[in-house]
Amino acid sequence: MQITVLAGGVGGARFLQGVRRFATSDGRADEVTAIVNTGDDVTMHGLRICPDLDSVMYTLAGAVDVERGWGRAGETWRIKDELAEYGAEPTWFGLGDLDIATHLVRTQMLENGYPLSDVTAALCQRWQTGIRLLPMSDDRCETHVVIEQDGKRRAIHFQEWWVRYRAGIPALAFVQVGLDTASPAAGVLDAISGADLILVSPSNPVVSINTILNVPGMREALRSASAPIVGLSPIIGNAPVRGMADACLPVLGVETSAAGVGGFYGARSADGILDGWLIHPGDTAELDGIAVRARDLLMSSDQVTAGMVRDAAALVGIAG
Ligand code: GDP
Ligand code: FO1
Ligand code: CA
Repeated sequence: MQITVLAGGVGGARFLQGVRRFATSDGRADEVTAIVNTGDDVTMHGLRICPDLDSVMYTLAGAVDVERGWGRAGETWRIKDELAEYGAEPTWFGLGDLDIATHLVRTQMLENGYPLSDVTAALCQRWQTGIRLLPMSDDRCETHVVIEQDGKRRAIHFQEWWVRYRAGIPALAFVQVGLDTASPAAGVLDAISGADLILVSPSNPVVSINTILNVPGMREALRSASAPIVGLSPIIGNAPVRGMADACLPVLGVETSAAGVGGFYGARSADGILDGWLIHPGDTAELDGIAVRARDLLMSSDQVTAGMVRDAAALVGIAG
């Protein structure tokens, strides 16, 4: 079976660990492809950084700093300290010494003309992720946040809003710069049309999943896929399990609840993308055209998360 997963960073990475576990359990040999958000991508100190792709890659390799959910375990920060001594901006974004090697390889390959999808495959060669990672697009399409400061509206890069301001400045809108001319990366449309099951990770619905869906052609491809599409709620009890997703949903007028996010993705039978929606026990969601089931959605171990994948498949009639 071919399983294709839409994923952001930390939530997507942890979910993919469970998908990989499911795909190799009980004699299964499913192939898994992840379509990963690249709206968070940014260039700092001349280096091209892809936070969500790297969170997924390092996590699947067992090399991530589990506490932070991004960057490398056992990281050191000597280069960051040196950059600060030079007064090199930005000082609010920390690149670790081990992590920088990834960005150097990526930047050099991009400068030599390789598309991000090829670069990602090359980086994953080293880490043996067991899952094929695809950027949502090979085109630069970076999320910016419209804010108001001193009575003036301006747009800042998503990383500045998220990391520097900790999503503390009210966002008026999210804008994907470069969206008009972006298209799905090499392999993405085939991964959708050739899938037997498509899963939407419990990732940030606004700045991870919706960013992927907004790439021209992506929503249409999903809506016409022959595989059923099942999502898992990142919201439990009206709050994100981790992180600051609650700063994003109201910007799009979406209630911070499992029902709100399920309704935001919408039913494929209407003009949305979902056939099934898993929510956490205690939450409710009545959504026309979407099969909803409650089950534990706390990703406490790969095994527990593999059980979520089994239930997601069962919800749309695929035996696990
Ligand atoms: P980011 O790119 O690093 O922000 O990560 P993602 O977009 O992939 O995922 C962030 C989302 O993961 C947050 O909204 C969390 O609510 C969600 N999340 C994290 N851990 C869990 C978990 O154990 N269960 C569920 N259901 N959601 C989780
Ligand atoms: N997050 C932070 O909160 N502070 C940082 O200094 C920081 C640096 C960083 C460097 C590389 C990388 O891949 C990720 C990094 N992140 C950092 C995490 C990340 O930028 C955000 O959490 C995500 O983009 C939101 O998904
Ligand atoms: Ca992200």
